[in-house]
Amino acid sequence: MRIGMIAMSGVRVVNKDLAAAGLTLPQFVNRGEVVASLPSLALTTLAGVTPDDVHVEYIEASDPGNDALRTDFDLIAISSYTAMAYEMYALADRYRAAGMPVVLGGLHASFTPHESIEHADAVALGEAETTWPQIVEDFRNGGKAGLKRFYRETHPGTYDLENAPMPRYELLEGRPYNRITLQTVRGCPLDCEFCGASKLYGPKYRRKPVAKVVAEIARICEIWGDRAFIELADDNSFANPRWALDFVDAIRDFDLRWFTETDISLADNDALLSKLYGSGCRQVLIGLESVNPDSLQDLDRANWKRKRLERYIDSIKKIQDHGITVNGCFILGNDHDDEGVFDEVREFIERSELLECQITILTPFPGTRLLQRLRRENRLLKEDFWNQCTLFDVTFQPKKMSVERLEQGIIDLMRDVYNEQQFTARKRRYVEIVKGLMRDGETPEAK
Ligand code: B12
Ligand code: SF4
Repeated sequence: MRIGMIAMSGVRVVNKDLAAAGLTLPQFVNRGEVVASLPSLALTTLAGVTPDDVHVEYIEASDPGNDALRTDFDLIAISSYTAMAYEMYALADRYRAAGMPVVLGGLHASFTPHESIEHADAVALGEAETTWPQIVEDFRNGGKAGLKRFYRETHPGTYDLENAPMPRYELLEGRPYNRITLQTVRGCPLDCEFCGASKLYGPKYRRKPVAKVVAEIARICEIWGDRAFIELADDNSFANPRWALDFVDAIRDFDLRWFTETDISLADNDALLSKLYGSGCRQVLIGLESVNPDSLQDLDRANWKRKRLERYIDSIKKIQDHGITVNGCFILGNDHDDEGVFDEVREFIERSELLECQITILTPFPGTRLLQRLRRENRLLKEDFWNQCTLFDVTFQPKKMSVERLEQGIIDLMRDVYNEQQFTARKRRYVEIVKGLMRDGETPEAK
């Protein structure tokens, strides 16, 4: 049996003015280039639970509407996020028209199963380490007719990462990736209104055993050597401080550079902070979300971020003083954001001396409470807007400003914070921090 696994990769922005402005902004272009080339960990992971006697090939759709179809597969599996859902459907339709059955899965298909099944022979809902082998078995035994329409996990959000397979990184060999992803944790109890990932993985915070993570890193290094820059595909790597310390201790002998996503409480963990730079960590991405207390109120179930707001600036400085740049993420367009929000965020970025930042627009992804609420309040600009689920496009009527004002405000803010001058100043500031650490001998193990 031959299975073609197709990733809908790359980054997306629909708003032409923003896309055009973005191309002139070094920090935007830089990050865009880095992420555009990330491989699909979902598919390499599923390849890891595919029986050995099945041939699997990994493909990246570059131009899904026009890419030549491969005719040598028995089954096609496609993974996509919402921004490329329509392209995924079109590609699936083409494969099915050519006689090849298609299975869809991933974050988008999981929350739009009835829409997705219009373009597929089967849809996998949720994490698929347990359902994918079943799909392959059903297909092996009964061909297309053997497939069920939907495959759901028996106990969603509980898959034990003790059992996580080794992703088949070798399928990516020879491709020009500048970063490789691996995942160490799943699940988040905070349940933010806008978050789709936590809906897929559920509230239970699950960690992969450190030994497994180390084995994955060793495998990546085996293939890519010291060129490997690792991006943890996590939502919050350090939520368990003990695990985080064990992890950092376990990887210190690799010659790694790595990046991850975590929360601001990292600043409270002195032991971890003192070891991060030496372990090769160079940046953490942190969802600060807003600098407006009203916008943070009720954003997550425990008002955790609201309670941390007062300490945001001190925490950012502390983390950065340890040689780790903070990429602070802000979401604009919240119901409490009026036209003053752009200045507030700009001023915060300056004051906090954030070394990187990510400015995005509130986006109602499928499966989220935010989507349900905006639909209920009749505020969606249109119903078929999946292609605009990019984090950079306005898809709903904001409460305290017009759509146009939000779009223009984002463009202006990006011009202010991502320009050449700011970019150079941040780089210089970072070099100074690292030089200071070296001088003080605070990072003897610094690489
Ligand atoms: C790494 C990453 C990327 C990489 C992805 C590389 C790739 N080709 O996959 C890059 C940088 C390219 C990227 C791009 C974008 N991303 Co992104 N990204 C992530 C991140 C941090 C990790 C994803 C990951 O690797 N997870 C690990 C794997 C193992 O988990 P998984 O994907 O859920 O897969 C499991 C199941 O879903 C299922 N499954 C998945 N696919 C399939 C397919 C089949 C056939 C089956 C059976 C099962 C199945 O099985 C897997 C194992 O259980 C997530 C955050 C998150 N927690 O998901 C955001 C995230 C997925 N990204 C997001 C967004 C918005 C984007 C962009 C739109 C940004 C932009 N403006 O360009 C683009 C999307 C462009 C596009 N191509 O559609 C959102 C998506 C929300 C949504 N519903 O769409 C997320 C959740 C972050 C957020 N802020 O909310 N991203
Ligand atoms: S803290 Fe992050 S991962 Fe957790 S629910 Fe909120 S946005 Fe999602």
